Amino acid sequence: MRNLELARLLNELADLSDYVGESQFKSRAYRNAARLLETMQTPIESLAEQGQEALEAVPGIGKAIAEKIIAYLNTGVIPKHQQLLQLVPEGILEVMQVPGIGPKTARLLYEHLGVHDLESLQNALASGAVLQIPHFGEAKRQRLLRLTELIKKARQRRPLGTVYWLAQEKLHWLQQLPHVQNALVGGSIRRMQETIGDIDFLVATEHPEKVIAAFVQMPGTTEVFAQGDNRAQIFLEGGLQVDLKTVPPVSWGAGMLYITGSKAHSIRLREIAIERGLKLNEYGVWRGTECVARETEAEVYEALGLPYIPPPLRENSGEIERALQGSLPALVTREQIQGDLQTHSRWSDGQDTSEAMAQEALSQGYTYLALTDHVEMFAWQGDVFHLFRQRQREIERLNEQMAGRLVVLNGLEVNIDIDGTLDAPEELLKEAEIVVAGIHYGHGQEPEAMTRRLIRALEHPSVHILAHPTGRRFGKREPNDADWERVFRRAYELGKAVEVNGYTTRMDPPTPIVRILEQSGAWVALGTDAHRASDLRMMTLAVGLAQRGWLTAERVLNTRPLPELRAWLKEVRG
Ligand code: DGT
Ligand code: CA
Ligand code: CA
Ligand code: ZN
Repeated sequence: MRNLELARLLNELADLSDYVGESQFKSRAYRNAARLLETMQTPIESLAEQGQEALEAVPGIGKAIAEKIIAYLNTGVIPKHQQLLQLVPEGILEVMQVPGIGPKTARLLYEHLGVHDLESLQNALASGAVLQIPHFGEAKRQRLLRLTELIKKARQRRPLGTVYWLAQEKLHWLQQLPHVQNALVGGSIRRMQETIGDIDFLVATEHPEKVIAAFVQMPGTTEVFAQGDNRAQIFLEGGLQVDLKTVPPVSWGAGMLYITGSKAHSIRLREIAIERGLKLNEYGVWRGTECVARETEAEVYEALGLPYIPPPLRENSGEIERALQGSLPALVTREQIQGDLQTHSRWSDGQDTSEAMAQEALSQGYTYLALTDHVEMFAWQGDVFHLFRQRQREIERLNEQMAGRLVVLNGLEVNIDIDGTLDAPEELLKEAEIVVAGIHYGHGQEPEAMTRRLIRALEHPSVHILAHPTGRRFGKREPNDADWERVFRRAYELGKAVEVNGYTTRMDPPTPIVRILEQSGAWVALGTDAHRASDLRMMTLAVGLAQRGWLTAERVLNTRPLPELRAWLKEVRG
């Protein structure tokens, strides 16, 4: 159903038309038609199929608009819209989207102050230059400055881990509201994408107006950006955007599918529906006016001849073809994870004691936990062997206390030097039961040098796991470049593991490289890189990233019970 995208375009056309000073009758007609489309239940394309007369028969759609709709459905553009875009500076559209700045104000701001995008708008507001514009008072200046900053902030993508738990918290709040029958976090968060644009909620309710009225009062709300019949949009403190969409309870499954996306996945599903003489929208799968499926996602997929596709795969990157063949992977799940394979305690740069880490590991439902304190941080505090053995005794005591419940593995994380050698005495590494090796300096080497460096580290006899393979840090460092096929193939040949790291600011390797890892056949170790007990929950993120890379439990080392893991740790070292 293309009603909403068409509505958006007509609203934009109205703005553009007002901006260039065309007759107000035209822009009013565009806006009316847009409003009509937003609430219309029939897909506009099915009306259009019956011809232009059928469109014109709808009150509010005249000849001019019917022509535009048909042009859009046939070509994907409205010629008039294209033509006006040529006349208006590109960034003006985003300026007009700031609530309180209509086309007239936008034009004044452009002509007097050269405001042509959000950036220049923010400057004109911050400097006070806007006060020269007629009817622009101090209160309005402040309000618009706040809104503009919010919009700019909301555009920046955020690491999944900085929003994931907040979204769950807000979800619980939503679930408690009266008239909410069901609620879900959808969008890129449900797909476990490494960065997210906003939070998208779906609510099933018979009383959308009441739910929306309550939603815009969510604690922490700083602005209500939009409030419609079945959608709303707010900003939280810190500029995070939160969208809400409501559907009737019967349409829960179709609504889930819609809100989860991705857009590309949904578009493919709609094409498949059409091939089968069906229509898919956020309310269900339809044959004409008869609803074929809508209550659960699985039923909707089934109506399209597909098995259920898990959200992390929904990117139109091959999952639909595999689903059609019936060969989707059985993705690894959080419940299958028996322990964490990269964590740090106070013995290096962690905030918590080994005991606190172990306690939290128990609450996570684990049977083992690898403490992999950084070697060099032992060395900063004194004799590295002495301290390492002191920690070993502490671990032994802990393991006695926790006997039968949890085993703490005596591990180390070691730096990979520029040339691929390891920055620690060989004898020490041998004493550690599990060794993860990672790059912490000398990033951004040429791909060939980086490839050899990583392979050399993997070849070191004491190393089990290549940690955070690309070294990326959100907001700080791009992923290192290497020939990942070669690196992972070597890991496979050596029978060693490559880490998928779930630490909020790492999420390493990025999804496309996890998919290369999946193809390689190498073992995968999921680790949080926890630096405090509460970080252990980031395993959810590591699992999400592994799922986005199509990984199954058989490939993930820490789905194995402890005896098997221990056998592997020994075997790797020959
Ligand atoms: P984000 O927010 O940039 O991280 O990515 P998403 O995937 O969460 O995208 P968002 O927030 O724009 O939209 C949330 C979901 O709503 C999206 O995954 C699918 C659905 N959606 C949004 N716009 C459209 C659209 O134009 N067509 C269809 N079929 N679905 C849409
Ligand atoms: Ca989103
Ligand atoms: Ca959204
Ligand atoms: Zn590290």
